Amino acid sequence: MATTNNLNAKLVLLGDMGAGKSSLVLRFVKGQFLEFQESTIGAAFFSQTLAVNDATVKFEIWDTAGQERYHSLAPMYYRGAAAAIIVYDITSADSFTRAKKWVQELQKQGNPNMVMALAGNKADLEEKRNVTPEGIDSKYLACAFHFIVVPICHRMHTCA
Ligand SMILES: Nc1nc2c(ncn2[C@@H]2O[C@H](COP(=O)(O)OP(=O)(O)O)[C@@H](O)[C@H]2O)c(=O)[nH]1
Ligand SMILES: [Mg+2]
Repeated sequence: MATTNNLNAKLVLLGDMGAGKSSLVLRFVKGQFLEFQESTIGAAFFSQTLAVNDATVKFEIWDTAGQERYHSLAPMYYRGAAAAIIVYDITSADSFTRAKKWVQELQKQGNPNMVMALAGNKADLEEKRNVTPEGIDSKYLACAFHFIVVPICHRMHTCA
């Protein structure tokens, strides 16, 4: 018989300002998209619950601000996180450079069991694409939240 598992997973979004972190969260939590999304100040908290097979995962989501002046606050949000989504804008090479720096920082200082997803956002602006990293196809990362939920469940079960 299937057992019910309720898991809580801290999830953090990191990436350049304007990459679309808040928009991804808003879509995931409320199913909305705003053409003029306001800039995040510091960080914003959201939660959303997903059912996956026999488990329910409650995401506690920290949507961080991308500005450099908030960088020193970031460890507060990624420390203890089960997962991180690092977002870049496919039309901005700078945002991709920034995303790679986040990946390096998390590899050095983040939780070693953390599941990381790199999300190339603004896939609708393909004609303005400026980032063509080898081996990364943003089409597969468009649903980043669903994409990472299975490894989180797996890690939480095996690490419990
Ligand atoms: N065309 C397009 N614009 C987007 C997309 N995601 C976000 N935006 C826009 O990009 C701007 C910055 O988004 P925001 O979520 O505030 O970025 P954040 O600073 O990373 O949180 C806003 O004007 C959004 O409407 C997307 O997938 N496509
Ligand atoms: Mg934001």
